[in-house]
Amino acid sequence: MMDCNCRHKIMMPWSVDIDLADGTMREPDRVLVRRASDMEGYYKDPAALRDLIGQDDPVHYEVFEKQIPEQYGQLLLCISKLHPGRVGDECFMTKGHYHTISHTAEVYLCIRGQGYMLMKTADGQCVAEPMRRNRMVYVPPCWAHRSVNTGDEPLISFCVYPGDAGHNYGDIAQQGFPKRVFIRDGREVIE
Ligand code: S6P
Ligand code: ZN
Repeated sequence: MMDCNCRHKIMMPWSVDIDLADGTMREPDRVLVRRASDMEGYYKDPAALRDLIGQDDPVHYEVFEKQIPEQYGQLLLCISKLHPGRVGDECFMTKGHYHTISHTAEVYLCIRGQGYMLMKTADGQCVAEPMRRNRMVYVPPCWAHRSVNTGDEPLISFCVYPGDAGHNYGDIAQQGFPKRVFIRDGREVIE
């Protein structure tokens, strides 16, 4: 290792295999798994969530990550795999978060499945961008973001965001999003 002309050590280049069909990263350094029991307080129907937890506490989503320093100048990347399912009639979703450094953006390239990226700002704007294979969603700075799976197969995205962005879950855990996504009579309902 040698110093570059900034405060960081020179990092060696590397590469990783990603299975686009399965939505998995070969040899991830970390796999974050969130089950139904990790999602208490997030869905509209808490009783339906308790039922799911009591059955087999299904996995809601997995995040496959490489170990990259969480520093300005680095890019963090992951595969986010959100499984299909419903809590009552509400579609499985991620917790959602702002970035701790709120003025940091993120790119989601959807590689499989279908759903929405729900995004909101602190001043009350809320947008649902469609996610489907080969579609990219740009999450601008200052927008909280949550992905929602409306389909019958995993919703898989490749995500890239600044190394120092951080995750602020508290605001969303308390306030949620102004919109939720349901399947009713076989149709998507966003309300
Ligand atoms: C990180 C990026 C994704 C999410 C992942 C899980 O900034 O947005 O990797 O972490 O989709 O969602 P959440 O809201 O539980 O972190
Ligand atoms: Zn993020």
